[in-house]
Amino acid sequence: MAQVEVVRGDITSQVVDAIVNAANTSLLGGGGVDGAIHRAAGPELVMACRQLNGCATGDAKITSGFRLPAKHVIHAVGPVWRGGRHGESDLLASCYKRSLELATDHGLTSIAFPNISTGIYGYPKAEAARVAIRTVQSFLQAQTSVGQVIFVCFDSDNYELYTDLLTQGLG
Ligand code: AR6
Repeated sequence: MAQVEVVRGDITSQVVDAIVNAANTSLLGGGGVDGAIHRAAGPELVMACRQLNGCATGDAKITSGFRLPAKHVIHAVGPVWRGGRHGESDLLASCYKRSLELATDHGLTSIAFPNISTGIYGYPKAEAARVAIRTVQSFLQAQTSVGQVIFVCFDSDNYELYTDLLTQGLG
């Protein structure tokens, strides 16, 4: 079984095969973690993203990491929270699953996730953490090259939620 870890910090400094971006459907950059990743990766990243023709909510696409220490960026598009009855949890789960599928397709061994949708997109943090952990743990039951998953929490709320849930062994 792969290792699942929680760290508090900035995802742009993670030395892994891929960091996941909480992007929007244009894939052309934005605020939050998306802005931080584009600043750290350099202008080559938006040039590569322009070739991808956007990305649907719940899906993900991969580029190189350019000037980042991470080799690749997987751009996942989380749902905007609209009260919870608009398929938000399935779409959020799909972001984590599609990112892990892409990592597996590319033979990657380590991947770091931010807390997708829990910033500008307003997804309640506790519910998002459960979806993220459950989806990752279920994916890791299958055959995959991925041996290390890191949840990178930027804020203390998310860090505490993930630490508690993983200590209890569940999402
Ligand atoms: N490293 C790790 N996590 C971070 C960082 C960082 N450097 N900066 C922020 N976070 P958000 P969303 C955390 O708003 O809710 C963009 O404009 C943050 O604390 O970045 O999915 C996109 O272009 C929060 O827990 O993404 C989209 O338009 C988490 O990252 C929109 O925001 C996600 O917050 C996506 O919104």
